[in-house]
Amino acid sequence: MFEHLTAQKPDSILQLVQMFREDPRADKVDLGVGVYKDATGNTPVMRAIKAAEHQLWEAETTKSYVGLAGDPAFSDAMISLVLGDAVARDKISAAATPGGTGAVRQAFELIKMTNPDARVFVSDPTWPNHLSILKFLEMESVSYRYFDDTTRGVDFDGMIADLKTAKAGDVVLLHGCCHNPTGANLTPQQWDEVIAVLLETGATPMIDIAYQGFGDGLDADAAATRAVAAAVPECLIAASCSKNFGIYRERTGILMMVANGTDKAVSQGTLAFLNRQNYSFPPDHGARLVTMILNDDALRADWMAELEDVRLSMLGLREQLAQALQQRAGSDRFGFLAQHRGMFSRIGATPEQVVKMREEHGIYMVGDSRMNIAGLNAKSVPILADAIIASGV
Ligand code: PLP
Ligand code: TYF
Repeated sequence: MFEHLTAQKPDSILQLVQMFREDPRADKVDLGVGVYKDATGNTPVMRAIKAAEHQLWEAETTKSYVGLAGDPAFSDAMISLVLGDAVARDKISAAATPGGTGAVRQAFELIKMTNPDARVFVSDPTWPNHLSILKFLEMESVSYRYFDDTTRGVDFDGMIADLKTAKAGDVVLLHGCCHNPTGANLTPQQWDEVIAVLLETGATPMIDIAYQGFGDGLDADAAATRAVAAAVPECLIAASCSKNFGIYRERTGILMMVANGTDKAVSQGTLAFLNRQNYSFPPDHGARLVTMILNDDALRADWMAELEDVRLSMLGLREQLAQALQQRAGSDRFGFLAQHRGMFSRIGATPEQVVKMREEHGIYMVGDSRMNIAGLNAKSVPILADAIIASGV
């Protein structure tokens, strides 16, 4: 049977990791995959994670199964982190998942299960895995305008016009903060307008929040998610702990369902059922560390302080790059870099310019000209700025 297999298209982001590894140049710069790196290029284990792991190693007496939806203490801690008290707790069901990707996948499966005809509206562009998972599940996706190639900000009028074509039974997928791949985000006032359109159309929002704490701070980055969840009758939230806890390989995420008028036992049971169909019990190690950190004052304070350092270092790099480009271009046309938030910025280079920067300058960014800002340091900022100008961006 396997002779019928055909080659799958590789993930363009992960492909870049391999290409970078094979490049012998000493001054090459990796702005590819969305992983935080410090000034030395290392992706550190956060202090609070190390401390929690140490405590866990000493205290844990069993590795027996937990529960199909994971530990309820993890759900409680994450619901507080993401939603605060925006929604009454009895309306929220939640289940731990393998990473934010697992939460996205389970959310799509839940949508398909409840409404096989649902169309999922996705931003143009969006994280490539959104589209590939929807396609794999044979679900219909509809693009809504999002990125304005001229301003490198949000095409808000286009976005609103497109979202108005959604209807009840459809789903609108929104990035809660730090849009991947563009770095362009809505203002709080624009979020209010999106909420008004959601209420008008009756479409169900699904929020993917993978970078809470990387943009404007933990609470500021969750504000849009909270505002949406508080305003609409029902929504889905897929949250990832990979980035803000630096536990990428532990596969830690959560799917939350806000429902209205649904028996809580039914909504919670459905999430557990979906986990069981796909992998039974979700991974526990990362979720346990996150729970320990969020529930311990000292660990939580240390985690928040380190996360804030990470956020500020990326903001600093944005500002350095915007300034270096302003000097070289003699204009403010790259000012958007300092306005963007999160790990990524789409610089707006053509695919040919992206190849030129890679081949001639050893700079690796994704083909759509998405750069991982955390891949920069004080030494590589001027190298990148020179390459951007020399490549005619
Ligand atoms: N959603 C978006 C938009 C992402 O960028 C990512 C990647 O980090 C994820 C979800 C999920 O990541 P993970 O599965 O590693 O938690
Ligand atoms: O967009 C990124 O770079 C991160 C990491 O298949 C990632 O979200 C990239 C590709 C992928 C899974 C995660």
